[in-house]
Amino acid sequence: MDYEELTELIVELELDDIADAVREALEEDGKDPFDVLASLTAGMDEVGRRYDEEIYYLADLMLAAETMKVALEVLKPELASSEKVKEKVKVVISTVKGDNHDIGKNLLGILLMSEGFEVYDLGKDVDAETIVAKVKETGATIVGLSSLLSMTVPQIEVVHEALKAAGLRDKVKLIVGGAPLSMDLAKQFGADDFAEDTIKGITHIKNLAGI
Ligand code: B12
Repeated sequence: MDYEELTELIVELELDDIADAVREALEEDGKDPFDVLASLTAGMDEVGRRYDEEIYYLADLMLAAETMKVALEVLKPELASSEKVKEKVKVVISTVKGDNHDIGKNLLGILLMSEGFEVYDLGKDVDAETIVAKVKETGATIVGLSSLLSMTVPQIEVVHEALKAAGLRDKVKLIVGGAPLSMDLAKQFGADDFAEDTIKGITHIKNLAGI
């Protein structure tokens, strides 16, 4: 099972075959789980291109997402095998209100847990009040938000303002990610930081947490 084949399975929406393929790549071929992840993500990018070009439709996107989720379930224990952060840093993560894309956010959660962070995943389409309440309840010092839709990017500012109104903004660092974002845009909407992918995101979050 080589990396191209894994990419192809995502692109071809092979829901029934993906779990065995990922297992084979990891167990029989001894492939690095992070490289497996990269090949799966490349598949999702191609699916996105096909959607742009109207070769694929919404039903295909949904099937691609389902296929990716199954693959991530197999991959998860491989990525989450170590506990590296000594003192538990608490991180609240979610996808912003109005946005139902959660694969990138789930990936961030898996990687954060694999690094030993204490993760509170609020899910997708989450409003600012719910995020603020969770920060209050847990004393989390990092909030990570995902926005995949241009339309929902302004929700970052809503969360920023809600944290401010609750007197929590100076106690938490806000990091955001998602394809329509950039560092400039992130800062414009009140975030402290941005990372273009979740692996870089982990490095940024460690910096924000001072570890
Ligand atoms: C799968 C998918 C769906 C699935 C989502 C299922 C799910 N459970 O997530 C479904 C079918 C539901 C869907 C629906 C829609 N989608 Co869609 N979708 C995609 C697709 C193909 C892949 C997204 C994905 O999961 N990628 C894989 C993951 C791993 O990547 P990622 O999420 O981008 O995350 C990476 C980085 O962004 C970053 N990251 C993400 N979050 C965070 C957070 C932090 C803190 C950090 C540090 C980093 C980080 O790290 C990750 C990599 O390591 C993209 C195209 C694309 N190539 O991105 C379109 C895309 C995002 N969708 C799009 C659209 C338009 C829609 C719909 C509006 C379609 C419609 N007409 O109804 C709806 C919106 C529904 C809603 N309200 O949310 C557009 C968005 C355009 C825009 N800029 O606004 C895209 C770009 C497709 C396109 N080219 O037009 N979609």
